[in-house]
Amino acid sequence: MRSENINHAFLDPVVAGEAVDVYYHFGVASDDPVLNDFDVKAVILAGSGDRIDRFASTWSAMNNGAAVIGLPKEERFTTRYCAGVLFASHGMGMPSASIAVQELMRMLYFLKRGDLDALDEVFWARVGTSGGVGLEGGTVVVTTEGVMADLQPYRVLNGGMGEYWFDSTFPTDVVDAILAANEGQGRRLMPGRTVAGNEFFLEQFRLDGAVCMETADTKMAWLEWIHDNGVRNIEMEGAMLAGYLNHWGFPKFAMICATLLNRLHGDQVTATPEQLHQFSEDAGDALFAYLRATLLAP
Ligand code: R2B
Ligand code: URA
Repeated sequence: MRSENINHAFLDPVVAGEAVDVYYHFGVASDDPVLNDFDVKAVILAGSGDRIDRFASTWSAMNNGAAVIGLPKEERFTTRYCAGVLFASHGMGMPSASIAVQELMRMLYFLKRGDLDALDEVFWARVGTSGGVGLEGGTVVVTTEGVMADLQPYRVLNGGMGEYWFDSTFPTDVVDAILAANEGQGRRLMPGRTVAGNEFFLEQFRLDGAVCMETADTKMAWLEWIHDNGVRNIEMEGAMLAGYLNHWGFPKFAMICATLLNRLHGDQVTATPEQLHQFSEDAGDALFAYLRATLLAP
């Protein structure tokens, strides 16, 4: 962990019991007894609450029916804890997902009582959907680097109205381990850079938004440019996720996204519900293959 990048002024009094931290969007606070049962070895994120529910059930089945504990508030995010894994939804886009990630980082710091070595052990992953760039629907991309639509890392405005640039790379050894855990299992996985657009339509250069800034030519020029620069898919959260986790120095995290369509061939998601279900299952299965190899290994 990079201790100097952790907000000790706010977080340490919580660990010391001198203050209570309210994880408002999760509807729980650091003094809530429900957290006593959370021995978190991995945090798994996905956009939708339904997916979180299914992931928690799958993990429970893989752990001899271990209990699934939910947090009562589900208005913003859905959360489940089961057998060492905290599953949480994050909504769509970096503004929503950054709230989930920041509150979960705070919660984790409290749960690990500020022990930086214990925090180092925690694995994080986002499992999601994406638009493929030169890849047909159903490919699973394991992200090597998250970038924004201009191929630069994640950044936010800060105090002096300058920009703070985050390191939004993903740890290579984890990418390799996920690919290895999935070898020979019939799923199409590949590593690649991933664009996180701030918008599903505009910052993904679609022509089918209500508001459209592109022509067929500018759209294709952007898609070809990002493809030539190693981008294999486009989603909406990865650059922020990597940026914040690297900021604290978490060494183990990943993003695994199914592609729903090939953006070189169109903008609309026209796959059937059955196909979409299969795509999403494949990304989930790719994660569980890795969790099985790491958390359940004898
Ligand atoms: C992928 O899919 C969602 C948009 O449909 C968004 O959350 C993302 O990253
Ligand atoms: N999610 C995205 O953000 N973009 C796509 O094209 C598909 C899913």
